[in-house]
Amino acid sequence: MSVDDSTVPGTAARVVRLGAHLGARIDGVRLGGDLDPATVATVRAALHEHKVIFFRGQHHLTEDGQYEFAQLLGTPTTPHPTVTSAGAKSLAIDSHQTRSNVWHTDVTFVDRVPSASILRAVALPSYGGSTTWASTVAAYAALPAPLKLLAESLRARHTNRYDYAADIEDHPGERDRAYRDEFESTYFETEHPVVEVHPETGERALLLGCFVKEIAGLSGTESRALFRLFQDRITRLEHTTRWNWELGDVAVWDNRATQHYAVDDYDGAEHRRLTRITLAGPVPVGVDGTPSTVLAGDAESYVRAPLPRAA
Ligand SMILES: O=C(O)CCC(=O)C(=O)O
Ligand SMILES: [Fe+2]
Repeated sequence: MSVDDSTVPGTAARVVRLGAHLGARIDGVRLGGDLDPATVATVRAALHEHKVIFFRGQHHLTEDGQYEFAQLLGTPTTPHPTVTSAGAKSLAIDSHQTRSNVWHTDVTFVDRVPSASILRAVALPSYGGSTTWASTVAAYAALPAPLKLLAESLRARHTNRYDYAADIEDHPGERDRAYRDEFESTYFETEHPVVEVHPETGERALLLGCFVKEIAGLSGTESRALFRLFQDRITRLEHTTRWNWELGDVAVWDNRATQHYAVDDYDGAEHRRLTRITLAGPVPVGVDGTPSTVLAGDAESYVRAPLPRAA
């Protein structure tokens, strides 16, 4: 464990690095809408450097406070492009409805992929239920030169009607079915570059995950083979960090530089609930400057969210 001495003077925030490629815990910060500018600058810099950052002990934080903190980092979207029944300001990730035990970057089936996600633990199982993040920047950087060139030349089509069966062995129960019906209620499909240039850091990152349907211009067999080749690079354990949640924890990740996976290793009777707010992001661009293109669906109302009225 090492303390990063790059913190901005004038803030009590301390950044404790958790891994070579990603992950840091930030101590000494009480999250909310009233954070001072030096602390916000520290949080923002840590997010870009470490890709996923964690805060412990934020027991005071309500959904409103989470939203106000989110507004200091960017512009919150609506909770989700299609799932509108699971919260007004935030999206409830509730084990009674869904378990995100697939590797993904959030909401890549729209053109304006969220820039960041802010997740707060509300109810946790007595054991298990951790979340793992992987650095898509480290995965790209570790590619041999010929594979970098190949990845940079590819574009992938992402949809919200994706192949759950590929990764989840259990048959979805009725609750899952209803959630999935809502998830897929409007069809979205977007073609993204497989290597995107991060709009703030300039770093190159692989943009894949479970919403990928195919690699443009290739057969199904070729798409699957190339997807696996690059996806397996992303999820190498050296490129990951794993967080064991406690009540009061908040995680913030750079959604342009990571994928994540919620580990489903708690029993069915145990309840796990977290609330997520995503921040609006720009349309990704590839290394040649070509942006992503929409093939189906209009995410305008998701990214240009009218502020929810105070309760
Ligand atoms: O349940 C979790 O830990 C993460 C769920 C997820 O994929 C998300 O919040 O975007
Ligand atoms: Fe997610």
